[in-house]
Amino acid sequence: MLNKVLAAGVAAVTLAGVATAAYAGKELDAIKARGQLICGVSTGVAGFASADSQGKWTGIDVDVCRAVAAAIFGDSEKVKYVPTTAQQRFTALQSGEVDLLVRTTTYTLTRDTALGFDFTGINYYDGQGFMVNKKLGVKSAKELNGATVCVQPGTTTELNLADYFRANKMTFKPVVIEKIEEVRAAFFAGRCDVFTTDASGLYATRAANAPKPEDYIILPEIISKEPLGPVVRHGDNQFADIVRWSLYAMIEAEEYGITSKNVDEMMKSDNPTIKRILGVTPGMGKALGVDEKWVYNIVKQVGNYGEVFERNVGMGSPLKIARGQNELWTKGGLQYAPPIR
Ligand SMILES: N[C@@H](CCC(=O)N[C@@H](CS)C(=O)NCC(=O)O)C(=O)O
Repeated sequence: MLNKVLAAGVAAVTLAGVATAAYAGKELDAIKARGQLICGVSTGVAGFASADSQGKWTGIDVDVCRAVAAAIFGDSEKVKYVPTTAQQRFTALQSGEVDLLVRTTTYTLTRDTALGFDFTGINYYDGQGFMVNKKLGVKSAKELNGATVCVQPGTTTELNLADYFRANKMTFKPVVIEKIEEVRAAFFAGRCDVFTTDASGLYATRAANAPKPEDYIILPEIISKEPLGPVVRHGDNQFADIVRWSLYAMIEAEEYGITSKNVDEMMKSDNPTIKRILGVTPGMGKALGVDEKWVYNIVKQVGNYGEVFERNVGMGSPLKIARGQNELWTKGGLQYAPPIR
């Protein structure tokens, strides 16, 4: 009996030890000491993460990095962006070269477990598609038997492509190229009949990189689920929580009608939920280990999820992507944030 009690006591101590270690903000401490968040992004996908001639990064992925910096530092500009190819990105995160990865990365079981990472939400619901030159005369992916297909390595895209062609009893010749600008050059030069990637990447490539966008069509078939989201490595649950809730804060702000334009007005709201979200009623910031004005700073400096979507990839942007699955759950979409309470 005594032994059992002792054993239980040892187990409890060990568990508590593990819990403390997991909560300890060692990554967060390092980020704060450095005074800057290091965010792994893509090498250049319009609307998601791309740098202009002055080296200023913009995009829906970049805005997640900015939101996390706003939560930690109260300043969305305190971010260093590290461009990564699909193949380099996971090593960059594992090695500590970047604090987090926000890079059109699909949330999958193996990445979330065997690679030693945690996904902290979904900032864009996507799916894999195909783009072809109109002169090919193809209207459906089912007509692609024997096609030459340009694809990037180290992606979910590669595997889905093989699965789809096998399932439909078709063959294809892969042209596997690591660098996105070389993939685009190969495709636009006609070295492959088809370019396949996340549909968002196809829209971005057509809008921003095609010599003549009107020459290309995106076929109707979407062959996979590609929930894209921010990723951190295992080891600092507090930092993971901050990344997770920074994204949720943008979604929750949209749901409650809080925008970058009206957030100062909203600070005077009588609505108890809005008061809690914006830190007028304190508690949420303390629980997360950040300033009580964390959501105010995110929304004021970066915007709510809808503003971020519209600015970067929405109908008012060159990409002209409809909200679709990325609409709020209250409007028939999938974007849903657990409550800030
Ligand atoms: N979502 C897929 C594909 C990710 C991916 O690499 N997509 C291309 C779409 S264009 C990309 O972002 N390339 C940019 C680059 O290599 O910098 C994954 O996580 O494996």
